[in-house]
Amino acid sequence: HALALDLRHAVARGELRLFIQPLVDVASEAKTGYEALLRWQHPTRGLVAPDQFIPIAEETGLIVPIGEWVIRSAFAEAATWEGGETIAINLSAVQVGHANLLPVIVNALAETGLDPARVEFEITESVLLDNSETNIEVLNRLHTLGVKIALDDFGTGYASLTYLLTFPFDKIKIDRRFISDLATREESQAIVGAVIALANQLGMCTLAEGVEEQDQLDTLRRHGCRMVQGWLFGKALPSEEYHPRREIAL
Ligand code: G
Ligand code: G
Ligand code: NA
Ligand code: MN
Repeated sequence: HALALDLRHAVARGELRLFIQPLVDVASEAKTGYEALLRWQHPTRGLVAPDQFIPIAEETGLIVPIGEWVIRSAFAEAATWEGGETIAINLSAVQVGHANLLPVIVNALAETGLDPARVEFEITESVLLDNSETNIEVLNRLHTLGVKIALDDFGTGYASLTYLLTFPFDKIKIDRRFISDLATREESQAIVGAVIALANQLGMCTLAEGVEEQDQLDTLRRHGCRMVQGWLFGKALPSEEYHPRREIAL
């Protein structure tokens, strides 16, 4: 694969970039955190989206050094935010299964001085699918460090509900497929309402993804959803767009 060859050099050549998208508290409508979303500034192809290269990175194992770069960069970035907002970082199953993950995180926390309480890792059900005993042990160790764990894209898998019982997630991110027709479709409202009620029962925070319209936000608020993410409050953008660098007066 042509991209796979280029990807091998992307970290060393400084071609990876982190964009961030706000995570918004429904009650206050404040941006209380950001999700780090990876982009690849390819020399000839332009800005490449993660769905085009993350699968290649996972197959080739390049996700390990790339993921390490993401963790270090995202921690360093978040450490500069004066509002103390949280940073959410996506972890693929390959990363969770790799022995380097915990040392890298411990190291990056020490180097940046970032409070672990401001860090959240997002995993998908695939992390719990294979080799789940070992992976659950890794998630438990992450909890011991004081970071939070969110279950991403909730509702898209085959056995979503059983996964809720396998690990005490701090947050459930409800997939945007349930949000797009929320204001108009009663079935989606029923599903989202039930997921929020279940999460509350389990003591887990809820975040709805892909919120684009005020109607969707109103419906989610009525159902007691705690957080939202989506174009209504902001797209994934370079971090300077949300945290402008101050001019230094000399
Ligand atoms: O940014 P975009 O909305 O196109 O993201 C698409 C998908 O790519 C997201 O669902 C996310 O799971 C994945 N992704 C984005 N950044 C990272 C990253 O740093 N690491 C991993 N493993 N996946 C990521
Ligand atoms: O896999 P994950 O859910 O982490 O990735 C989020 C994806 O959803 C990214 O590709 C991002 O660009 C996209 N996204 C974020 N907010 C919105 C939104 O409000 N509407 C739509 N359609 N997509 C969104
Ligand atoms: Na995510
Ligand atoms: Mn998601």
